Amino acid sequence: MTETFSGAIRDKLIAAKQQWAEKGRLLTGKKDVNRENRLPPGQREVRDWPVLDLGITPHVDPASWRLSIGGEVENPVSLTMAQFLDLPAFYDQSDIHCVTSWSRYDNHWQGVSALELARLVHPTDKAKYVLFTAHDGYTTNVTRGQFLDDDVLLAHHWQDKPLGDEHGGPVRVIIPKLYFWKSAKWVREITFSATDKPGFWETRGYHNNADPWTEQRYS
Ligand SMILES: Nc1nc2c(c(=O)[nH]1)N[C@H]1C(S)=C(S)[C@@H](COP(=O)(O)O)O[C@H]1N2
Ligand SMILES: [Mo]
Repeated sequence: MTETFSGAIRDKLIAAKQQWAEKGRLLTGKKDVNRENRLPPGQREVRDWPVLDLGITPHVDPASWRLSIGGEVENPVSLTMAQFLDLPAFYDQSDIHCVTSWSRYDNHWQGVSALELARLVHPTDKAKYVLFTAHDGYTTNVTRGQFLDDDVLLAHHWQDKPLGDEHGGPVRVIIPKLYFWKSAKWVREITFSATDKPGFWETRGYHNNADPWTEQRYS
């Protein structure tokens, strides 16, 4: 399975990067206008990558890993790693903004885009919210629109290296436009729903919407 994991990824990496470069070239001008200052208010840049968790680091074996996507969808799935890696590869570069005030620029992510997963499961018209459930019991919630954005992915590689256990490997969510607590590590389930279900931090005083540019830190 480790063999399958790295083999499938290698085959797709170049094509995915090329696609990303094309997109970047088209978006560069627009991006610079909107984010002249790329550091959101109250943040400071770090060069390392801090680890934040609930005090446990699950080890999730790619061979037994499954990704369930269900709830308000026409075609619920439970994907094996091989099936997940068979989906078109997605490559993106984005900045991390953590509510504890660190930001980390230029993270290169590789994985499968949220839009690709939506094409697979077909969320119904009732699906207005999304809940992520992880192997450590963590949950976090976003709106359908926040998840189905063109920079959102389920990532398995960072800077061309497999995501380590400490950062949520083998697969974690990446939602660049929101504070990083919305990006669930060790994700195992994605549930589309007609109603919003506040997650672990959202029920403990964190803001439901989590926009770093308007400092939606706490509620
Ligand atoms: N499953 C899970 N996902 C999680 C967390 C967690 O404790 N468990 N912490 C969140 C928080 S508060 C942050 S800031 C980021 C930290 O990710 P990192 O450790 O890779 O920097 O993961 C988010 N996703
Ligand atoms: Mo965080």
